[in-house]
Amino acid sequence: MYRDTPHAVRLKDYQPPEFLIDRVDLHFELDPDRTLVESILQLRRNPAATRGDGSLVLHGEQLDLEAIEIDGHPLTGSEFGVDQDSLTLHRIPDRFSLLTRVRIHPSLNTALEGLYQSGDMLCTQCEAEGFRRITYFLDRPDVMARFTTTLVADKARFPVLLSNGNPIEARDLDGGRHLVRWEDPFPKPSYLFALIAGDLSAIEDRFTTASGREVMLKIFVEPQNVDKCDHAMRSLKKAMRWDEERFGREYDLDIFMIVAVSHFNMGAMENKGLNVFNDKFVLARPDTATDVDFDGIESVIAHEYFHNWTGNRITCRDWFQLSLKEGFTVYRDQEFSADVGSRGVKRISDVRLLRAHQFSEDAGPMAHPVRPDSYIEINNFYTATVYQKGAEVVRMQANLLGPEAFRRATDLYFERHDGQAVTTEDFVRCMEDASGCDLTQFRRWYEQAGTPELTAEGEFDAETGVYTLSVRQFTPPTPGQPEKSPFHVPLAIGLLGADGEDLPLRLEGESEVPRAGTRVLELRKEEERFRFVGLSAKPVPSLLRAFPAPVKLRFEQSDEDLMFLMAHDSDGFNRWDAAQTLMQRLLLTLVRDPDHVVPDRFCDAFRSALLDTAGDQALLAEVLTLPTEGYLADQMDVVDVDGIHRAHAVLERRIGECLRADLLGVYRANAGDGSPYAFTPQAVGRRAIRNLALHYLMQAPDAEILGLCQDQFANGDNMTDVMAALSLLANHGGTEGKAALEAFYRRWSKESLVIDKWFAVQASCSREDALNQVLHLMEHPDFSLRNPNRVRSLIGVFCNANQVRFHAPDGGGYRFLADRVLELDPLNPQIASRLLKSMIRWRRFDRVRQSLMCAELHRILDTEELSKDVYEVASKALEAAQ
Ligand code: B3K
Ligand code: ZN
Repeated sequence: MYRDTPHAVRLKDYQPPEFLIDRVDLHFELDPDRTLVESILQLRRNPAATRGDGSLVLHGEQLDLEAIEIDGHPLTGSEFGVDQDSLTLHRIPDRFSLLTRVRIHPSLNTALEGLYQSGDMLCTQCEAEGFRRITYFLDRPDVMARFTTTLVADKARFPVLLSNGNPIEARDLDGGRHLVRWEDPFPKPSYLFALIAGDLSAIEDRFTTASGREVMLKIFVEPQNVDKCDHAMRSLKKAMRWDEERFGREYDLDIFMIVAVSHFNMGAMENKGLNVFNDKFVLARPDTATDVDFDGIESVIAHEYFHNWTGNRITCRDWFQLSLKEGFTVYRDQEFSADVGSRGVKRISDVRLLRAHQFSEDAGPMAHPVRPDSYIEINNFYTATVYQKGAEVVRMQANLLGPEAFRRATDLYFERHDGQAVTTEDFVRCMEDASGCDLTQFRRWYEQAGTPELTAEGEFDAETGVYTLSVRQFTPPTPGQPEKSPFHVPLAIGLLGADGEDLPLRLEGESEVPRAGTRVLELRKEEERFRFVGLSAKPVPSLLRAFPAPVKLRFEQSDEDLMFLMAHDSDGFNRWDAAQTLMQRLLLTLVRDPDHVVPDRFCDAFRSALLDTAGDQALLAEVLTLPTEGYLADQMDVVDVDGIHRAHAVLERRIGECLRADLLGVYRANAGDGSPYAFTPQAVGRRAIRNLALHYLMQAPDAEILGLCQDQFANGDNMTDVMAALSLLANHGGTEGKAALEAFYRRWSKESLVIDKWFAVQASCSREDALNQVLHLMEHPDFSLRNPNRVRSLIGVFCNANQVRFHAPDGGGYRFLADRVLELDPLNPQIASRLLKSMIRWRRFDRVRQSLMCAELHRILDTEELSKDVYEVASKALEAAQ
């Protein structure tokens, strides 16, 4: 909690550390109320540093210092100083050993950073700056040290004691206690430190690496969850094999452990050899977890595992480089999911996410580059820009280099920088050195914030057979960056002939006729012109195939052309995108003109797509899903909350009514064949299209449809189907909705992850009394502000996924959010500031809503002792418009 105005940390102020730490010996006497931490650090002056004033400042917060010695001599009061966040040592030798003994209080740690208690276990979260709440240290990623960790605890209460690396000693002590010692042979920054103590059960497996090393794999969970770990273990083994095959990366310790924890601020954490997970991304059984959950587990397990090379062996020099590990690792997990599942569907869902979260972040008051240049609280920068846009920036480089050169470049990166803390610049240089490509201009993707807007125009000259495509790029101003220079943009395009086939794309001046298909054009200037020759008729262009760059495209295309692309484009992504553009157009017309009649040709196009059984069902479900209300809001200059909600409802209802018979047919044709649940792309696709059909049917249900939905709810043998039906029944309301919610609660009251779904389904319910229902649920005995998953399920879902009720014109939603932020901030600032982000784009709404949101933001900012996290978000939200 701050007292003075918090100051910003800036990339340009980076200085190498004055001291390095070679070895760390930690000794913990674990107790939830009072844990003793003794640390011995071997420090030496950094030859690469500029010499300071001879003193050394170590980070440390909320530590009760009990003893301090240098080279075995206790220090006197004048030899050191301690304040709220640091320990300063005066007059120190160039090389010395520092012993500190501190007390910490895990059971009082509600921020879930550092060492804390979750249920009956003790666990840690150190990224980004949590290690300083465990002991005094140079808690910055460019200080990499070898750790040995000794854990002592009561054996009955904490039979399992884990830390990073390999176990090297275990023995019983007197008084019912025991000791376990771990040694991590790889130097690592303190943010990758972890320890776990608890009464846990484990499932075990083994993995033989490509070079024949045996690795023990263990997943630790609370005993009642041991039947929900198989999918996680399968995912881990798949990820380990994939990383060997695709990137040549092998695992490097004798043991790899995952621990599932129920109180966790984010998804998971890649601590060396000991990944700690939000249990939501580990635990799954077909009857407790949906396809989306199974998918999330597979990709998060992979993501954290992949960090072992991209993040751990090679780490970040400073936190401005966060995307070095996060962007690259997201790219790797996206490629993994594409390879083990359906590539087309994966690309669509990734772009959907990017457009929904990253584009809106880039257009708001907290827009920042992939490599930010300043922050007040680094935890606020684990953003869609650093992660998802960062992954797109790596993807563009991979595509510009091509697969072989990209593999050479990543091999070079792993070889050149193993064991180092480096920068995004080091990464790009490897891309250049291995390929000969010049990425000078490309680097702007790391430096400039904002989403580039491409405006394209096409012209066909029937006489010469030339199609001219002109493209202009413009990037709107963002905070601190009023003017932008043009980006280097790869633009993949195709041209379709009248038969729907791809045409060969020959540029003027080229003698060879290239093969028909996609061609990548490279934009570098503000305006570029491409002339395609040898065409016999006006082609239909398919631009931005597979979404080659994180840009917005403006291109006037008729509804007919979009329907043509939707039916014929050889690029699956663009078939989907054409359908989305059509639906978006229709929805925005309905927003402006509530009397507009949905044209029959829309229903016909929807029907022919629905009945085309040739393709992938999951892809079809994506094609036929309307853009969300939130996404539509992003397309408007002034968001019309109620108009969007009404238009969405009208169109969904119309689809349900005019395609009733077809939807019923699809629903019946995709019933399971009685075989047990399988998480395969085919089975997932079948459930997706079936539940989408039910969704449209339930918009105006008669007794037959309602009966189908109730039957699916009561008899579904997997959580995907049960949840789909429950959500529809809850939105339908009445006695049916109420009964379903009650039955669901009774059935699952002991499974906290399932109860999270029960809270979320009610929070997202668009019925008019939603806010009252949410307030009422806050009083439920199962609700707790101390469990982030619960907070996200109820408060987060209401504020982010229930646009029409959160933005109710009386301001009730805004008051509710501000109250919760102020209540949560002293407990858990990271969660409080994440929630607050749902209100920062207040300038996009009408005057009434603007002033209501603005008032709540001021109320927050006027509160004393805000955390840096919330202060930064609230103050940036209120800063003058760019
Ligand atoms: N590296 C962690 C995120 C840590 C967030 C700290 N506030 C998980 C991940 O991206 O893999
Ligand atoms: Zn990550």
